[in-house]
Amino acid sequence: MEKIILHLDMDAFFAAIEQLDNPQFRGKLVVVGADPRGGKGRGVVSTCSYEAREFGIHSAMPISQAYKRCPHAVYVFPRGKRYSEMSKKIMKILHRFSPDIEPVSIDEAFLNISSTCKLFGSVENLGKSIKKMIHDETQLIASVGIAPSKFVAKIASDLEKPDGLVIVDKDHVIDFLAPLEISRLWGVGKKTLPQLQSLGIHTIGDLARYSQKKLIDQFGKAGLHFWNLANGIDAREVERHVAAKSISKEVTFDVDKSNRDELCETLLYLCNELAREMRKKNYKGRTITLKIRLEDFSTFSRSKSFSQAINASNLIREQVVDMFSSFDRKGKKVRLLGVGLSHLQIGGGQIDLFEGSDKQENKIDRVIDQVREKFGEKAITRASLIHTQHDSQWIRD
Ligand code: TTP
Ligand code: MG
Repeated sequence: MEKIILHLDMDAFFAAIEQLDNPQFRGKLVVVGADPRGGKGRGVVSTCSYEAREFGIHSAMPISQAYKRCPHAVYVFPRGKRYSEMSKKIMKILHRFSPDIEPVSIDEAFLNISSTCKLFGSVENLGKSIKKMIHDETQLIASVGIAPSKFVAKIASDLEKPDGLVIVDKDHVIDFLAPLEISRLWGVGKKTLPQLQSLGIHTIGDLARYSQKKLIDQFGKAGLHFWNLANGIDAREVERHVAAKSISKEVTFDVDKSNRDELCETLLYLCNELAREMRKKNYKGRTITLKIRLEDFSTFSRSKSFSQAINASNLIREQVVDMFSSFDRKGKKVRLLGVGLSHLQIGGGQIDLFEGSDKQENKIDRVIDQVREKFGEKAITRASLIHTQHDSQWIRD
């Protein structure tokens, strides 16, 4: 059977929900993110309405920079709970179109519609129906891409945002990809982009025509991966139930910090928050990442991978503190700390890798989760964290 993949991504998701819930914000420049504090805020933009994008504001931009560009925009602090609630509603709608769904982040998912598209008459009708149903039931707008592979479907959903519907059939994949910039390829980042450009490769078409052997010689496995994608070869299946690729928590300090105890206290807080979210979603992860941004904005990450996945707070804490202790910040102050888990999987048994304190620790974690769930966030916390008050932000990978 011919494989047909649909990728759906909501438009300006957090900002669109703010405009929905606050009709006075509609048509306005809405920036969701940290408090700008009159231009002195230190966090980042989560997202912004398309109206604000016209002024160059975008996700991950320092909020102070956004404020400089648009002091008159409406600045809203993220309401994670509301966004998750809306996300669940959308994912439920998607299940009416296919049982094969892979949620990728809070506002996007892949669907394998190879067999179900016949029920809708045509692929185009299915695409239109999914967008209409989401709009009818949530008043939010989604962009959709439909193609023979995940990679092409994802590019297609982004191409005509907002309110896009782009369909690429199997005979047109190469032509569709050819004029696009190579920065759209998964895996082409800050390092590889200039290297590819120096070989005269600027578009995906240039890459598709380039010698596969030369790419492998220069980039190893990644070279083959780039060449395959550029030629429309992407055999990855839609993996049911595997949601986020990673979950992370980070905090930007009001004032850069150098005191080790204070930094460790923040790390413990972030680890606990991360572990809690992991347990809530019934995820475990095999790779722990520590992110550190110093006062001069230089940013570092340190990762550790394990053969088995974990989600217990104590294990995450141990590893993170260990990585932090061996990081040499050369006396510089710290601006931001973040911790994340990736290579996620659903549930599974507890690990034997760190056997011992685990069971007891998991019990403590569960009791803390239950008390907080019932009596609120501040009802209970670990003794080592009672001085820590942070607003950790959800960030995407
Ligand atoms: P995106 O789908 O990347 O962005 P978007 O939905 O706001 O806009 P677009 O129309 O371009 O899809 O991310 C979904 C949500 O995730 C976004 O609304 C806010 C959040 N987010 C962050 O908090 N930080 C980030 O750096 C990014 C990229 C997204
Ligand atoms: Mg989106």
